[in-house]
Amino acid sequence: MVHFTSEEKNAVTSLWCKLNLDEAGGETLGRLLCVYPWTQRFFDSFGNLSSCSAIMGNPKVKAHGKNVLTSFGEAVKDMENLKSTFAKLSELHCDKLHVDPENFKLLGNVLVIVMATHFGKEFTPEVQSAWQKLVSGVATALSHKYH
Ligand code: HEG
Repeated sequence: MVHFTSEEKNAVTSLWCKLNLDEAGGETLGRLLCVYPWTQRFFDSFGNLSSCSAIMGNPKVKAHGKNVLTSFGEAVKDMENLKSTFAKLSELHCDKLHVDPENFKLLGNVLVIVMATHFGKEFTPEVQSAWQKLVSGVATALSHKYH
């Protein structure tokens, strides 16, 4: 289980509450699909993903990105219980969606980069370190029910 100090919790929540989920969600999923194009195979119902600009402007990417980040917000609310928070979603991604869990790590790192671009100097190494811990905890929790 991942443990977070109160400084780490503050570092995470103080930036999270300033993030626009609509915008950051589309940007995170969009960058994932652009930078790691093989992740597009899970989204063949999303329409035009033929270039990075098509991806970033795709309304389904934006909507699903917002969904994913909203769900990620459950992790921010309860950082010590990631496994139980994501148990159902882990089953869904394994049994129904067949998403390779390696992709959860990629998405987490893309989210860290999106945070860095949004917050600039405010995203200090200490803050980044707390975020990295959270995104890897979420990736582990989402992988937990894989068999
Ligand atoms: Mg997943 C659906 C959350 C990473 C592919 N994802 C969903 C849903 C949620 C979610 C809440 C909707 C579930 C439902 O319909 O009940 N996803 C989620 C989180 C994270 C994540 C929190 C990581 C932090 N997902 C992820 C990654 C991929 C992926 C990395 C693939 C590269 N998710 C995926 C697909 C669907 C969902 C294909 C179904 C989308 C649809 O058909 O609308």
